[in-house]
Amino acid sequence: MARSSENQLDKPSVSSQDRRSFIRKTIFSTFSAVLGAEIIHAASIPEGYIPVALAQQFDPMKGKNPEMIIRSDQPWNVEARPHHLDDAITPFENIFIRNNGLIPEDIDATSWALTIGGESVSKEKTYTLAELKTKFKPYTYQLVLECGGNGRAGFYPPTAGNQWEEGAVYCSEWTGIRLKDLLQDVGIKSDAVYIGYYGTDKHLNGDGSKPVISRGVPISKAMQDETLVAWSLNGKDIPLAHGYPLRLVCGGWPASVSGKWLNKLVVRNKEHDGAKMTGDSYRMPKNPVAPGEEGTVEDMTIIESMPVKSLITYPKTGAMFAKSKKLNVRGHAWAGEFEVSEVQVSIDFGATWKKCILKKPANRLAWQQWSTELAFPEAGYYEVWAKATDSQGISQPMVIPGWNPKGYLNNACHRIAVKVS
Ligand SMILES: Nc1nc2c(c(=O)[nH]1)N[C@H]1C(S)=C(S)[C@@H](COP(=O)(O)O)O[C@H]1N2
Ligand SMILES: [Mo]
Repeated sequence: MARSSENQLDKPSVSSQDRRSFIRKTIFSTFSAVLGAEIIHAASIPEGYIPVALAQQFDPMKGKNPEMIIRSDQPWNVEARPHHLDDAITPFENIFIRNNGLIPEDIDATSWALTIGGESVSKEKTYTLAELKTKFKPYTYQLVLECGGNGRAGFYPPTAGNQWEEGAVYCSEWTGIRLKDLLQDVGIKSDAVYIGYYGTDKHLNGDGSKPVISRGVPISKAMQDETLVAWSLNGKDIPLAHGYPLRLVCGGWPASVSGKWLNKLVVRNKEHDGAKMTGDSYRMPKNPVAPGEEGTVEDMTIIESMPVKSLITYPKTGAMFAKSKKLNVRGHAWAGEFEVSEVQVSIDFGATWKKCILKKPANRLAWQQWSTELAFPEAGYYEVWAKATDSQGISQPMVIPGWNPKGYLNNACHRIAVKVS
C-alpha cells in the first residue's frame, strides 16, 4: 500500500498536475482578494512563494544581535552563540526565539484578558491584564528557560527538529504574579493535578482552529513560589517574540511549558492533554534506547526538571592569547530544579580538573556564575572543558548522553578551543 503511493509520487499523473495548477490558481485568487488587486505576473511566482505584501510584517530580528543563528524563519527559530550569553541576566538582544507557529501581530494589551477554567476550578474566572497587575502582589525572579531540544545538533543519528547547538537557553528577569496566588483567588478543587496553558499564536497556514502548542505542568510545579504569570522581562514589557503581553514562566523545566501570549489557563483533574503534551513530544525513553530506535509512547515519560549543564561564555571559542598572560574563563551553570554545587574546568581533555569559583544563584532556578584563572604550560592548541555537578551529585557527561528519538536533553560538557602563543 505504502509502496504504491510512493510510486505515484515518483511519477505524477496528469490529473495530479491538473490538481496542482488548480490549487495554485485558487491560492492566487485568494492572494489577489486579500491584496485588493490582481497579481499581474502570477504565472512567474515560484511554487510556495508568499507575496511580500502578505508576509508577516513583524521582524523578530529587530533589536536582536545580528550574529545570532537563524535556524528557521517559518516559524521563527533563532539561537544565540555561547559568548552572547556572558551576562548574568540575558538582555533581550541575545535571547533565543523558539516558535511553533506564527508570532501573533496586532496585540492589544489594553483589552488583554486571562481566563482560568478547566474541570478543576470552582468557577471559570477572567481577569484583565490591568486587574492582574493591581490585584496581586508582583514578584521578580531570574529564571532559566532552556529549550528541551537545546543541544539536539549533537545527536547521531540526527533527530528531526531545530538543530540547536548550545544557545537555546537564557536567564532573564521576569516580573509578574505568582500563579499560586491567582489559583487561590480562582478557587481550585481538591482533584486538581495539572495545569495547561493556551496562547494566541496560530499555525503557519494561519489556521486558528487548533492551538499550536498547549502544554502544562503538574500542580506541584504550578504552586511553586517562582512560577509566574509575567508581563515584564528585564524591567520592560515582554518583547512580542517572547510572549507580549502575558506569559506563563516556569523556570528549570523545558521552556516549552512557559506559554507565550497567554490568554487561558486550565486546571485539570488529569494530566493535561493539549497540543505537544501527548505522543512523543517532550518525552524521554524510560530506559535507554539504541540510537535510531523509535520505541513506544508507553515506554516514555514527560520531561520535567532539566539536567545539570554549564556554558563557557568567555572567552569565545577560537580565542588566541599570549602565554605570559593568565586566562580568565567564566560562564554559567544551572541544574533544573536543583542548585549547582560545583563547576570544574579541564585543559587536558578531562585528565585533570580544576575547581572554579561558583556563585550562589540570585534566587532559586536562576543560573549561577562560575569563573577561574587558567595558566597554560606552553604555547599551542588547547581546549577548555567545563563540567558542572548538581546538589544531587550528578555531573554533566563529557560525551553525548543517551540518544533519544526527539533529540532532547543533550547536556554534554561545553568545550572551547584556545590557542596560546
Ligand atoms: N504560545 C507559545 N508558547 C511557547 C511556544 C510557542 O510556540 N507558542 N514555544 C515554547 C518553546 S518550545 C520554547 S523553547 C519557549 C521559547 O521561549 P523564547 O522564544 O522566549 O525563547 O517558548 C515556549 N512557549
Ligand atoms: Mo522548546
